[in-house]
Amino acid sequence: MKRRFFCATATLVASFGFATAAAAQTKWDFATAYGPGNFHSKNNELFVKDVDAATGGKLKITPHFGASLFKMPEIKRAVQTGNAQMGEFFLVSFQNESQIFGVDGLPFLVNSYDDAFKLYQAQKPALQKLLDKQGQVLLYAVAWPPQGIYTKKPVNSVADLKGMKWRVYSPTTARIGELIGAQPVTVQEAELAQALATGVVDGLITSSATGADNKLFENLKYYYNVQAWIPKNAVTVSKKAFAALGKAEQDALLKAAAAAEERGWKESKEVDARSIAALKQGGMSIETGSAQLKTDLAKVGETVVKEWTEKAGADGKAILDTYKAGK
Ligand code: PCA
Repeated sequence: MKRRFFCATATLVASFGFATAAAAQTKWDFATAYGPGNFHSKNNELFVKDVDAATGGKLKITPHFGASLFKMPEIKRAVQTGNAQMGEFFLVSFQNESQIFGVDGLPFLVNSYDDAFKLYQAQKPALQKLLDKQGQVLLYAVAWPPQGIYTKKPVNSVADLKGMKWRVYSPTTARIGELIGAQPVTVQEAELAQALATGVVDGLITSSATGADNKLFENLKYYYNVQAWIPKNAVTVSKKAFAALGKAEQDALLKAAAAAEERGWKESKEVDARSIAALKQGGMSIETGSAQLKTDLAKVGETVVKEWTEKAGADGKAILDTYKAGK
């Protein structure tokens, strides 16, 4: 009897001690979709380390790279429902939910990182509002390098893209696929190399970074660096998880987020140059694109922007007006 009492007390003390330690430390899961070598992933990793250091280990965030926790299209919802406290997702993929998500996927609206950043500033208030309604706080958004066209065969005009099995990642890239007479096939970045190797797709528009990350030169031979748009990944936190933090941890998180945003945009530019060199090294032909191709693409772009503007209504117009006024 005496012995049993002793055991129960020991268990009680042990579990009490454990509960205290658990209360002192908050643990979050951070769902991401890109491999550990990707520059967004590395930036996220530095963010996590910054938060750890600034909170003295009180807020422990575990990043899950390469769509290992949730697939990219599921990540936003996972944060929304609290299945992951944090997540990173590709904004333009969610354009069907709201046109606001798709403004940085519009062709030839911006032609530099500076302009892309200005467009982000114009988009941000609406984006924050939208995410807030979806139970999330926007922490940071980082641009991918400009988007160019990868093909197997040389392309001199849009007519040469006809019939291509065209990998798409957003409503806009699917619409472009239709307009150029290609067959749009949705493939997530995590499955891109496989889709190319098995012939599910044989052309796409994406960044130099994604080309280099996935060694696209193993299946494709040409990269047309037409810089069609500069889309972004967003990193968000569940509003509930954020509200449950103490003020010091909230401040540390926001400070690390601001640093990650600045570092990410800077790194994106450098990654573009490095990735183009890696593509060349892999045997890919890097092209600027013929005048005809550019004219054809500009026409496709005009249609897409017009359709977006009609769908996006007053909110969309306000973003474009703010952006243009700030240029
Ligand atoms: N790479 C990602 C998103 C944009 C980019 O450059 C992809 O192709 O899915």
